[in-house]
Parts: sequence; structure tokens; C-alpha cells
Amino acid sequence: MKQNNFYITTPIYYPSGQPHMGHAYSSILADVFARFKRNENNQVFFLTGTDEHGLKIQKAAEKSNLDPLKYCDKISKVFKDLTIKLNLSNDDFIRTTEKRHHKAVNELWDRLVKSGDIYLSKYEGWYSVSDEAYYSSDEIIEKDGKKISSFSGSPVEWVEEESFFFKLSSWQDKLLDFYEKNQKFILPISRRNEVVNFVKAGLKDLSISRTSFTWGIKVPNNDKHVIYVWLDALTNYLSAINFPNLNDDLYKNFWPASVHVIGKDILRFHAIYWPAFLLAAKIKPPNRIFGHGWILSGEEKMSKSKGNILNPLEVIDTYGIDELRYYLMKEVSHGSDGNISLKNLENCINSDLANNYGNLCQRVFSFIKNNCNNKVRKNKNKSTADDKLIEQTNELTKNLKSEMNDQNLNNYIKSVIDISFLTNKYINDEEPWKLKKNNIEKMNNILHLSLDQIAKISILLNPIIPIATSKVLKALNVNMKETNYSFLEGKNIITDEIVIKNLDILFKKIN
Ligand code: ME8
Repeated sequence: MKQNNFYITTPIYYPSGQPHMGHAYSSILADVFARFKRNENNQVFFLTGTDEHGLKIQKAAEKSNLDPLKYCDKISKVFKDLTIKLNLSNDDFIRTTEKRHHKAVNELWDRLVKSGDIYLSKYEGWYSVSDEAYYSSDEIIEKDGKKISSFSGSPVEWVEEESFFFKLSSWQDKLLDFYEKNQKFILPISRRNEVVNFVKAGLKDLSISRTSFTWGIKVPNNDKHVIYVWLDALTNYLSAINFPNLNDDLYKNFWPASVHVIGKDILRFHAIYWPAFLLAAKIKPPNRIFGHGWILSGEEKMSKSKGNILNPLEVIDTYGIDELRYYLMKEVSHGSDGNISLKNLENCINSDLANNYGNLCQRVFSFIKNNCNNKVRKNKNKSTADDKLIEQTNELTKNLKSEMNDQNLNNYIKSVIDISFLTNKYINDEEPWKLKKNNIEKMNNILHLSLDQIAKISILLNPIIPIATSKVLKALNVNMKETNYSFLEGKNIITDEIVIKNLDILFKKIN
């Protein structure tokens, strides 16, 4: 199989508060793609990290009575610990306060100066510190006597200060042309349309430096200005692969990035500003921006400022990390917003993991242990029921790779769990326990096919629930790296005669 390189990123998180479920969701989604691509035996570089400059962080540090860097050291560590709790397979964790990052940001700035895309002027307009975003007057509404952004609902303040500008307006047509030529640059399609319409309506030049505070990367040769935090933050994707060293293997192998996974609230920065900066700096834009929806609690976006947070760490301690990963990936529709609750999480664990996939593994493994001394052998004579199950499975797996490649994880998971359901049904119908005395050969075939199905389902679910599926694959002596997804092309996964190892209960039912 041809090996390709994949560079997959999560957003880098603001260490302005404790991590919440939205952060967990973005990270797990990106991790699932990264694991899937690795399981296909591709070279993968998966990045996450923290976004540590700007007024939002400076204010958070002041509130904690800490120097900004000390404050960031402390909270960035909380996010780094979260990567372990979430079982992320990231290859690096970047902090924008690191030297390597400053180097990359300086280089990008210099390139934009050289290309003639930066000029000095004065910014007069609205700014939201919590979004670190500029808004035009027609995006501002008044609520309870306060000015807020109609887009995010965050409070805005009026800013007037000297600022460097990026000539975004001159990139409007080139961006539209770029979107046209790269139809899958922004997914899902609804987000793509949103961006195209916004750009078509006209782009204004963008303020890219601030003078009223100091916590940021200084504009080269002008200490009075710090670089706008979004120009700084977006560059993390380049600094982590050693830009500006263009001869570095990481840069050569992994740029342009394959996909930046982000939430829809930061789509404008990634799908408009970022490709414009890069095109101006003569660097290829990434291949894809995938903008997922929000996790909601009731009708509202779950966020610290709204105080409606389901704490991912508490959920993991109570229910387990595979359980949370599965629930978020299956139940939250990736394009649109999704409501989550503990009740739904429990229902999902019971119906899909404990009663379906977990039960399938347990019943087959314990039957073979108790009745076959852990050993089964496949025989030649397949039954029509066997053929039917194989056919149905082939049908359900037909589009799985493309579903995953288009970040269509909900469909992917639904198909795989259907395979598990059908396999349970096959066992119920075929009743291997009735064949113990007089048809050992047929019983062996049923059990062998069931194990084969379990192997397929486990490989397919591995990127989503890596801990449980690894236990199953180990008990089946299947090596993920050797096997990858070759069964989708008809290769056998398990040997004709197979001796299984012990398998403990995978998922406990919640009462
Ligand atoms: O935006 N549901 O950082 P951040 C789903 N530092 N996703 C959510 C969410 C929710 N309720 N709340 C937040 C930043 N997110 C910048 C990124 S990248 C160069 C810089 C997602 O910590 C949000 O959409 O505020 C974003 O993708 C990510 O969490 C980080 O949010």
C-alpha cells in the first residue's frame, strides 16, 4: 500500500481557564483522524498545544496575580495533562511562548513586509477580547445595555490605536479563486458556503498589531507594537514543523498540512486570514479546514463564561476515556451542533458498547474458552447465513474509507456498529451452542466467522476506542500495524486455525 504523509492539527487552546468538553471534542476528533491514518501505515504528524499571547491571556494572568509566562506555564501544563487523559496520540505539543515559534512568526512577518502586504495606519473599531477578534459595526448589537458581537455574543470594546494592517482586501478575488480550485478546502460544505459568501461580500484590511498592551511577540524592529494574536497563533502550524528551515525533514514531509480541525467559531481566521497570509508569504495553504459544530448544553454553546460546563476530567474518571471518545464521536454530528448530557452518554455506553460490541466480544470469547479449549478452526463448507453476513458486512464497509477521509465520522461509526449488531444477530440465529454435540464442524465455522467479524469491527473502531479494541486484537493475535485495513481489499485477518487469549470484560453496563 502506498504510504503518504499526513499532518493533522487541533486548534491550540487558550490557557485562559480550565479545559472543557469543547476542547476535548476538537482534540479527540483530530486524534481519530490521526490514528486512522497511522493505522493505514501512513506517516502522520499530529499536533496540539497552547495559544499563550494576547490581551485575553494577559488579563487572565493579572486576575491570578501571576506574571503572564508563569501563568501560562501553569495552565499550559493542565492542557498537556489533558492530552494524556484523552489518550491523544499527538507527536508534539507546541506553546506559542517557545523560541521556535517566535522565529517562525518573525519570518512570516518579514515575508509579508517584503511582499508589500503590510502598512502602518490607525485602527478605529470594535474588538472582542474573549474572541480576540475585530468586528465591523454591522456585526455589533446591543444587549442589556452592552455592545456585543452578533456572531459570538461576546462583549466588545471600542479601540483606537496605531496599528499595522494586512492588505486583506486585495486578496478577495485570489481567495475566491483558491476556494473554487480547491473544492474540499473547507468542509463541511455548509461552512464552505458561509465563508465564500462572507468573502464575496467584501473584505476589509485587517489590523495585525496592537499598541495598548505588551503581552505578545514584538513586531520586528518596532517595539511599540505586538503582533495580533491570531497571526501569531496560526503560525504555530508552521513553527512545529521547523519553519523557516525549509530544508528540515519535518517541514518538507508535512507541509502543507492535511487538515486543521477547528470549531466553527474560529472558521474565519482559518479559512480566510490564514490562506491569505500564506499566499501573500508565498507558502502553500493547508489542504483542508474542517470546521466542526459546537457542543451544546441545552441550547447554548458550552463554555466557561456561560458556566454550563461538563468537566471532561470528571466524566473520564467516572465513565472511562474510550466511553467518552465513542460517545462524542458518535453522537455529536460533526457538521452541526450537538447536545450532550450524562443521560445520553450512559444510554450510548449501554446500547453500543456494553450491549452490542462488548457483548459480542464477551459471548464469543467465553463460549470458545468454555467449549473449545480456546481453539477454533475454519472449515470449507460455508452456509448461506455465513455468506449473507459477509455480504452485508462488505456492503457496510464499502464507503468507510471515504467517510473517514471526508471527516464523516458519524456515518462511519453507525456502519461499524451495525456490523456488530448483525453479527450478534447471526449468532442468535445460528445458535452454535446447539451444535456442540452433533455438528462440531459447523459450530467451528460460526465461531470462526464471529471472531473474524470481531477482528474487523475492532480494527475499524480502533481509532475511536483504542484501549478496548487493542485488548481484543491482542487476544486475537492480530497485529494492527501488519494488518491495517487490508481486509477491506479481501485479505484474511485471522488465521484459519486460531487460539485465542483470555479477554476480560470490556465495558460495564451502567444501571
Ligand atoms: O479558539 N463545542 O482557543 P479556544 C465545540 N486559541 N468546540 C468548542 C466549544 C464547544 N462548546 N468551545 C470551544 C481558540 N470549542 C484559539 C485557537 S488555533 C490557531 C487558535 C473549540 O481554547 C473551539 O471551536 O477558545 C476551538 O476550535 C477550540 O475549542 C479551542 O478554543
